[in-house]
Amino acid sequence: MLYPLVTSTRTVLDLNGIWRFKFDPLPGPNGAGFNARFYEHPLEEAQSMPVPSSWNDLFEDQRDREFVGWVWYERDFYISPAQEHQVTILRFGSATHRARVYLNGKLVMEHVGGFTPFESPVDQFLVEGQNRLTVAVCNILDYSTLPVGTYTEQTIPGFGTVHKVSPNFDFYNYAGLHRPVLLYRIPKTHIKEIEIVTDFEGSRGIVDYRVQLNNPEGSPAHLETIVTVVDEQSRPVAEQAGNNGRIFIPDVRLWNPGAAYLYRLRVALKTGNELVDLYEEPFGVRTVAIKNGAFFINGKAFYFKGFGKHEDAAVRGRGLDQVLNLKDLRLIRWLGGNSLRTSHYCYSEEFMRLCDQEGIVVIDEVPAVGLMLGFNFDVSNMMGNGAEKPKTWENLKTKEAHQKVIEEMIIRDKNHPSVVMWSLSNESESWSDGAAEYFKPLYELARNLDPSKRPVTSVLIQHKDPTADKLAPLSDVICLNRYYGWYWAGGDLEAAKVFLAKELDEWVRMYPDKPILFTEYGADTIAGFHDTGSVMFTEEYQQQLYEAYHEVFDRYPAVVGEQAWNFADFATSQNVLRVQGNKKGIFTRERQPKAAAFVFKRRWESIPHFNYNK
Ligand code: GCB
Repeated sequence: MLYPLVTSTRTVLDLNGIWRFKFDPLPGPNGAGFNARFYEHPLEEAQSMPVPSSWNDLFEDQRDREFVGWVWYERDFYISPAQEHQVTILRFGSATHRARVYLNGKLVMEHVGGFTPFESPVDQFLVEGQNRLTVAVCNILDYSTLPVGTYTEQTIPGFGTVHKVSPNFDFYNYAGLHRPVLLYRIPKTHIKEIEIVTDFEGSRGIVDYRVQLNNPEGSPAHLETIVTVVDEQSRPVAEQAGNNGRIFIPDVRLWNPGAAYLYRLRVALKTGNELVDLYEEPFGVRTVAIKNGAFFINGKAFYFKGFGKHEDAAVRGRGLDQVLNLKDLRLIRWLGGNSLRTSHYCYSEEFMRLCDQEGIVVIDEVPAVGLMLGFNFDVSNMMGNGAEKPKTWENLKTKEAHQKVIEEMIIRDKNHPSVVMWSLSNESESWSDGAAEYFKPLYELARNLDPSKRPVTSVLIQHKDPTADKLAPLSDVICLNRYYGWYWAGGDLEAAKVFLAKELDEWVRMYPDKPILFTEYGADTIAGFHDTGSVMFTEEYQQQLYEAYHEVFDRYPAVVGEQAWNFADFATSQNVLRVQGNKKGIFTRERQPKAAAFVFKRRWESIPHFNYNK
């Protein structure tokens, strides 16, 4: 799926800004606005709402902020009529979690899944003069959605009915139009898809490309595709005709962690001398491989230094903020870091493009979080307290959503040089019967879809018995979220080190050829809390915990990296384990460093991106 760009044949109209907004009068899954046909007339008694943004934190009343059900967005716009040879496409970067889109009162499209783009041609719905765009967005999650949540309606005598989504995950269920809304216009005969796979031999870059065209009836009979590789100064460095083929780049500059270099594949579709369509896809020349327990980028053993993150900020929630995005990537680089995981959902296309530019290595994750019906933060549950567990893999209905979002992610992100691995889930119930049967086809799907054949993994929750894990055998890298010294052996870092090393011994024994990557480890830390001893929640404890883990990591060549949890403090739903959100950030939510930031800065500046600990 191509990102909308302005070129000499393509235009983009930005529909972001202040929209009209209204809560549906009826909370819950069956919005009254559909019966009352809200989309047929301008919304009455609407409030102002910025797009992109989450709507939640724009409300001070708790019942508004926590509203569960459908909300209505609306705006008017003008657009000049399309020319005969053009098509106009309406595109949403995302709508969290479900959307129905109406143009001038008519249903244009629906989409389920809150973290991937969707679009549709709209010429048949556009009118001359003023157009009205209405979008109904729903934040309800259940056992069929990703992420997984539980929707409940509870009638409290004397109060009324309470509608609730209890998330199966530890981040606030922000909702709304989080990413840009665009109208773009392209020729009917156009470049539809571009696939790029890169390699290199000595100083020669190798680019295998495939261009897919949309050439409906009436398209020019003689179409020619000219593909030019241009460098960062927009100088052509190689050229070739045809919809697929192999191009060589002499004296190639590789895309490297911390040292990005981006070429662009300029695709020109022509008939004779006339330009029919033009598109430019950025790409980097780099390779990824796994061999002998190491993770290779460009043929060198890479060491991941970075974080699990969230798209999360005060006031705008999960709404796109490119200032913050760039700041975050710069802070990672300031610490000497080189990577991140898009925990626990696909981040915006704009963020992914920034990672390409900044040379940040990305593990790209689908919103498959909460695939564990007994989720209640009680880690002892996972460590074998003998309690009866719900049968997750018999009761979950997420398979269809899971397949769809893997397809959407890989189709969207396949050309990003920053993306080096796909993560198909975070902390699912990977030890119980049915997990392998559920996941095997999903791993196959991801491996088939990706033209670059990147490694595929799932991020594994702490569990008493590594031998019981059914996703590790399917995964190319063993990705571990570990909370020794916090949820397990909290306050006792000496014990934490022993448990951690014991577990690592077990993983190395079981999978001697698979790299091991720590995708989460950390401690809640309230900025400004201090103590002389090892006291949980203080800045000193967070430092000590990280130092303890690093001491153990450094003893294991199988460990190919460390991604701390979390980059910054973030919002969660309310419960007794969360103090105004999750406080495991190395930075506060305002991006001020806690003391542990300097532990990482010292360590990561002395660890090279390649060949550490080998
Ligand atoms: C985890 C989850 C993450 C939580 C974290 C925590 O294992 O993957 O979403 O926020 O633990 O802080 O408990």
